[in-house]
Amino acid sequence: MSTLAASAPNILPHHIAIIMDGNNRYGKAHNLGKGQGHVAGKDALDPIVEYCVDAGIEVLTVFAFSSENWQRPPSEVALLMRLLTSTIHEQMPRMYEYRIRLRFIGDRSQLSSDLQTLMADAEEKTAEFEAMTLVIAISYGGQWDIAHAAKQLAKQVRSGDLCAEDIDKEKLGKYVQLADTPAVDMLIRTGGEYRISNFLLWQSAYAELFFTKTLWPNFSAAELSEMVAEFGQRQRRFGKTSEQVVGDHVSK
Ligand code: M2E
Repeated sequence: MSTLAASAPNILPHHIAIIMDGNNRYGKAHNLGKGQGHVAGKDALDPIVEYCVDAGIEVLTVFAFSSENWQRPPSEVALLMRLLTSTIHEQMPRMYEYRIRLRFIGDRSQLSSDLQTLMADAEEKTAEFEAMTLVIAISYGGQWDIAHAAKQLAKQVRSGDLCAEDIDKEKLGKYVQLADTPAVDMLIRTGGEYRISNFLLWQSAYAELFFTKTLWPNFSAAELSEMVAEFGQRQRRFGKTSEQVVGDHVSK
């Protein structure tokens, strides 16, 4: 390890976002029944959440169900809705234990009223917790998010409270989801695909991207910890000229 890495304080991301891909391929590889890969994937999140709380990460956002997932076979959509419901119930004691604030982003109007009630209740009960915020994206799409924000500004223009000419990225940015949390610093995708798939488009504008072939049910706190260390290295280089970075390599 270089003296810099040994002595410099860790540069931590404020906000980590994860596309948890690879559940179905994990299920097939282990000869599990249809949809059972998602059941396996459900348990993978617990050690990731614990790592993030321990490390002092402020916000962890996970993509549980995308706008596009509505096009999956109806049986898989139904299973995912049941899993989301049971997971929220199961996670509540952990939210109290770790003092984690639970939030949801996405188009709630598409969800059953039972699920909507459960989500609102979970948010209300954990609203004062400050150890970390866990954000679950359900029926979420980055393009929906930006269009939804644009609609809020359009209503203000219609009512005369806003001039169209005054719309800029600061104003739109106040109406996208998670406007009150730090921007995404690290965007991780498991499962070996190299796409952002309409996740947090606006919020990830300057995020460092991380891709791993590890299928989501096999993703571990150890692998996340390596990525967070790599994030720190990239941020240190980012603050230097290319000459300084070259010098870094020589001194290692
Ligand atoms: C999740 C949902 O594919 C999804 C199935 C259900 C569990 N899951 C993955 C989640 O992302 C709700 C909470 Cl509270 C935590 C995780």
